[in-house]
Amino acid sequence: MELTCLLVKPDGVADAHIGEIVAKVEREGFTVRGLRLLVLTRSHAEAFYAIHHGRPFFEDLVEYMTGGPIVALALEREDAVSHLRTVIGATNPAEAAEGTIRALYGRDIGTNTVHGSDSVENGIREALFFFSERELAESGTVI
Ligand code: IDP
Ligand code: MG
Repeated sequence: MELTCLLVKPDGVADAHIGEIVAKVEREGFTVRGLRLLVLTRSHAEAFYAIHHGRPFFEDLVEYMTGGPIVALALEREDAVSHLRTVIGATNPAEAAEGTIRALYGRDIGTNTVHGSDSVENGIREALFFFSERELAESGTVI
């Protein structure tokens, strides 16, 4: 079993897609081990996206991610990280495969509805960004 982190970004919450997105990942065989609605502070958003610090879109990304509530999920499945990336689709919704979350709901390359961890290591790191080890253990997660 593998852990990954899915975020429903502010546009996904504002456009009322939380339920559709959770239903889709459950249909894809993911088990929800953590689920929380929250508003990211600027410093949390900067820390979460630290790898993109210095990129031209960094400031817009932080503004966008702090602009309204998000939903954070810790998801467990075999091959969770790569399977979630397939379900999410390409970063740019215009290039995302048909039926993927970003193709269905994304507005543009910046406002693309969801985040999914990009490596096994980051899946654990990002799940622990939003949920404590105790919460994950109590929900049945094996880290
Ligand atoms: P990913 O979310 O598909 O892993 P990353 O390259 O890790 O894509 O970028 C993180 C986020 O930064 C994207 O989901 C998107 O919201 C934003 N982003 C990435 N590239 C661009 C860009 O070229 N213009 C505007 N925003 C971007
Ligand atoms: Mg990424």
